[in-house]
Amino acid sequence: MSSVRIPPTASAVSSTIKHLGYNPRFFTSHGGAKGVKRVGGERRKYSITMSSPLEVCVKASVIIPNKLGDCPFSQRILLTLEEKHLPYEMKLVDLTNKPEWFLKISPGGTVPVMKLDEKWIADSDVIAQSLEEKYPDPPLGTPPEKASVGSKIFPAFIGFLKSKDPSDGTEQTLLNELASFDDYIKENGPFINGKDISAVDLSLGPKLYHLEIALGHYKKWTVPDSLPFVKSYMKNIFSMESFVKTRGLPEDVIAGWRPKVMS
Ligand SMILES: N[C@@H](CCC(=O)N[C@@H](CS)C(=O)NCC(=O)O)C(=O)O
Repeated sequence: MSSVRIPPTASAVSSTIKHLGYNPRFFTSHGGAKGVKRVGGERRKYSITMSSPLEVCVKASVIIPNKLGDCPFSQRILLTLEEKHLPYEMKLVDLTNKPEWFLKISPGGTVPVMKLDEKWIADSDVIAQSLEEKYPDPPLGTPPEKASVGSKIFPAFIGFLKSKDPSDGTEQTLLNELASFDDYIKENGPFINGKDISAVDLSLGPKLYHLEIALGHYKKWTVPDSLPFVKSYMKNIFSMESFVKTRGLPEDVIAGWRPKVMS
């Protein structure tokens, strides 16, 4: 994909917001950041050298102008940037009226899209992997054998959310997936790779946030108390400073699912 320069006032429906990573203690002479951060209860040192913030296109709010929207794939990348203490510049994209410059850098029309080494790359899997390779410190990689833990929860949630027939088994499918995740976290937690958060949690956390808000709103449904490890996993992730900073508004999550649930 060729790189396209985005003018600062590229579109009335996009806006740019700069973030300086995770409140780094101080900036290095290279424009990077150094500091100490708690990861999963452990103090870790970090040091990043960067000349300018990384540019990332994410979903804009459908409710409030110039606010971050509700996309779990965008949040996954913002969380990765936050947890790696990388300064970044968000470009908010109105997906209901995609600007021309955005379609040039993301021909599929999806967010997130991120500029790395002068190239725009799409797809949160590819972006997260590229960030891990280019900025390995602090490491967030998940061992391959654990990378798909919890991956069936999101499709099961969508199946149940869209279902209009209470006896079609979609609720039970979701409960089964959550129950097997509960067992896994009980044995291996508090995070999927043990005591430290890793890439797979940064992908699953935003999806569970959608699950909680959308099912609460549309079906008056909550994760049952019989799954305490799923509940504490969600609580741990949702209360992280980086998560609170990068999540969409609950109203945006609800509005984002409305057409899919109503159709
Ligand atoms: N597989 C992609 C999925 C990204 C995706 O579906 N993003 C949604 C927003 S949450 C999107 O851009 N949809 C296009 C649209 O709404 O037109 C990824 O992981 O990045």
